[in-house]
Amino acid sequence: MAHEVHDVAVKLAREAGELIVTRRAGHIEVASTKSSDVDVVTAVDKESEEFLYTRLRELRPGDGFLGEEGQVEESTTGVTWVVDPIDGTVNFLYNIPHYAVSIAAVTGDPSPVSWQVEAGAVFNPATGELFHAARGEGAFLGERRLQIGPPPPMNLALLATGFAYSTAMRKEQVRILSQLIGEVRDIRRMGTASLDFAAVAAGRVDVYFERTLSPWDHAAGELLVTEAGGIITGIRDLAQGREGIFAGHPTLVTQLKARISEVGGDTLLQDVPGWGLE
Ligand code: LIP
Repeated sequence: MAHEVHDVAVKLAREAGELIVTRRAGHIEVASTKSSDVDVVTAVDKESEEFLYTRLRELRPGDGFLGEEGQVEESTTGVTWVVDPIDGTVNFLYNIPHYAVSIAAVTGDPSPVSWQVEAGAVFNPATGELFHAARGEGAFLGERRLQIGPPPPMNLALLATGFAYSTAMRKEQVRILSQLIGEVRDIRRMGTASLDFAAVAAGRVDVYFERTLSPWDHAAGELLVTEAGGIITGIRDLAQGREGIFAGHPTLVTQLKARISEVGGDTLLQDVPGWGLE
């Protein structure tokens, strides 16, 4: 089954990617905002999600759907598609060529604490790079198989991260980062979670950590990392999810998780005033 849904994920990631890069050639503006003034949605986000929802109804009738822009459908087949129609929306809005369509097929309850990711595709239509994986069949960039290599020492590790849309949470994240930045090679904040996971799988960064992500930000990326030999975990003894997610070689993830805990970077979100809202 993993191979079948993998082929659908790859096909539709490409189709939606072509749609959004075509729209990007024109004028793009903010259609609305969500959790804060900087959490933006464009008309293309909505168009891409509607396109993917329609195509999945055609190709996979009865499957569920969980989309960033609000399209939700319960599964009658046991498979649910977890979709970010444009991940890296701010990059897309500013025409920074680092955004992606992220599509994952999961079985079980479509929640990060319980789902099993069967297949995932992350496509950056601005560069043409397609990252994809089927469970148990490896992770790929195009036709090239990806395999995470031996970890560098933490002080030579390139750390990818990102920031929430809430001012309060950003300040908290920067406070933690200010204590880590002297202990790693450097950091990269590239603005697209699914491509950050892909970067881990492809060895373009050594380790990735972010908080407040939504399920569609990491569903496909999780599988890219684990199928490339890495691990995915959450903060404390929690599963990966909104509270936090780590991705990378087991040694580096373990070291980073311990260090972030030491500097107080795993405070539960409920204890960070204003974490989710302006
Ligand atoms: C984005 C993530 C990114 C994160 C941003 C935002 P969106 O998703 O991909 O890693 O730092 O705050 O959540 O909103 O562009 O789909």
